[in-house]
Amino acid sequence: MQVFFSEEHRRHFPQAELNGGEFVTPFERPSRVEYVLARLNERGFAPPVAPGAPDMAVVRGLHDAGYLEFLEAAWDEWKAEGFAGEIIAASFPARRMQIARPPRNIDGKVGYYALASETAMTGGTWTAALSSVASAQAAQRAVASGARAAFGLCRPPGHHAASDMYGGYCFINNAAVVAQMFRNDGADRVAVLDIDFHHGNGTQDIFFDRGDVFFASLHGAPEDAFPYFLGYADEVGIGAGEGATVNYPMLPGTGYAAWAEALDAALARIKAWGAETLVVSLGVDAYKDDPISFFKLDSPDFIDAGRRIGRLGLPTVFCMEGGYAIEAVGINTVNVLEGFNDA
Ligand code: OKP
Ligand code: ZN
Repeated sequence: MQVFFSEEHRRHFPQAELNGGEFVTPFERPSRVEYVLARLNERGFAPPVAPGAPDMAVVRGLHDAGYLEFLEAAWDEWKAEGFAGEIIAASFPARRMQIARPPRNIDGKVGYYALASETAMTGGTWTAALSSVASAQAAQRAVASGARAAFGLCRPPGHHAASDMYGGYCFINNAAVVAQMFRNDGADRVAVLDIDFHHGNGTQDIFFDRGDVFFASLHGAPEDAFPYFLGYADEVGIGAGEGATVNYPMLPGTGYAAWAEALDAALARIKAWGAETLVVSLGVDAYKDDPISFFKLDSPDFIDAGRRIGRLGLPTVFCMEGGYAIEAVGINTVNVLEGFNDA
């Protein structure tokens, strides 16, 4: 399985994440991918290939124009305002406020386009986010050209990014871009399976009213886990998208038996729906020692999960999402890929 990866991810390395009322070193840090690269190499995967420039047409097709302009210009505007720190959102359009009027002021714009305040931006964030989606796109092209599967080692991740919102460490929705590219290439039915611990609110939102892209997510129940405000089981899509979204929220302490049951249910839904190609939002933060999650999967469970996904028999693009127990991120991620390969 070919791996696509860009060193440009390093341009995104904020020093701070707001966590429990203090600033900590971000959980989503550059070294995460070093562990994945090392494990891929150890397990005999071919060296990763650097992607070319991102295809912005697809990105612009899914993301709001004002949002993309904001991401690109945010750092310069933040500096011009005289702010000394990293970009952190502080004021949000909450209930009964104006949710359709982006302010002129950069501090206001940041809050307008953010869905949470843990995610800081710096001068290199936009470049890194573009390199991340470029890796996902290169993986899609490999599969579109006939490969059974490919892996976009994306950083920063993407599944929390909606058309016009960043947060949860995400800026551009890599998995959604890949799904759209398969559609543009002629696949009538594309499925996104999100096995990251956190609900893929961005991906769900982007495809919620569409009947051509199925979205299935296994995640910590919204009552208990970020992103808190989406991911309930009764969210099933709307309009043409009704029945093309399925959520499997699970409670703190969920182990592999229950999780695998949800995975099988999700895979059965994807199969019954008639998906022709599959995009996997591959987060490995369902791991028992993940510092910000509460499922109890062990490393070998990820092999079994990969095998189950592989048995679906669909052309598949994996996009890296979360996973923060950094020494185990490489093992767990590559376990999914190897399980898939052995299916
Ligand atoms: C991104 B991905 C700890 C809580 C952080 C944001 C989590 C984002 C997860 N400060 N909340 O889905 O792995
Ligand atoms: Zn996650």
